[in-house]
Amino acid sequence: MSDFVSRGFGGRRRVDPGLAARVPPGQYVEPGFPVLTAGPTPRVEPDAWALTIDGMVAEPRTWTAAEFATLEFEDVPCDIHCVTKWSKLGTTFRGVSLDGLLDAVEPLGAHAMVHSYGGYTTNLAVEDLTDGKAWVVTEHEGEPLDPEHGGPARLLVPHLYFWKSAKWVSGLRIMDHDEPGFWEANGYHTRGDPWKEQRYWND
Ligand SMILES: Nc1nc2c(c(=O)[nH]1)N[C@H]1C(S)=C(S)[C@@H](COP(=O)(O)O)O[C@H]1N2
Ligand SMILES: [Mo]
Repeated sequence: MSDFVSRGFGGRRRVDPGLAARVPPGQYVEPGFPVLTAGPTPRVEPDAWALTIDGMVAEPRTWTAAEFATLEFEDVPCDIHCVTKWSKLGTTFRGVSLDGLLDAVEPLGAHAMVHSYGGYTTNLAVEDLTDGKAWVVTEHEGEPLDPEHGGPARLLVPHLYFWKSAKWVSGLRIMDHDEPGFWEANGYHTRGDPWKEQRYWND
């Protein structure tokens, strides 16, 4: 993939057509894994990490790190797309599907606010978190997630711009209405579909 270059100003590009079809409009391929955090990296002790899903649910729940570790993990090969225009293709995370976690609490509302250690928030429709589209991941390329990339655990929602994939995730609050999270309140789109270029609120 090292000579797969899509950045540039037109002209001749060595873009594998199969891979090019995976790059949403306005994005370029980034072989590395940039770190994008608004503010300092919160240090979350892996053993002290916990995930809570509450709000409008039949049964609010908290999974301690030890409880979470007993859940069913799966590999998640995916492409990720940052609104600042880099896309990383063919990368693999490992974690727990949101489907089982949400089943356990029974959401009664169609919206969620995701919360992170450190105060970051982002809003998602429950529909964008179900049917095998979202995970809480703890590994990347077979290694524990780096603290800079959200370790010990982050949300992963690869079909939406990467700002929706909250690092150091601490929980989800289910709601009956949509509310803007951190970037959404600062002008970003409420949903953020990279294939529709939903970057800013009016896109
Ligand atoms: N808690 C938290 N999660 C976050 C962010 C953040 O600032 N804080 N930045 C978001 C943005 S804009 C992007 S592009 C990705 C970057 O993830 P990375 O640093 O692992 O590349 O994390 C998202 N999740
Ligand atoms: Mo981003």
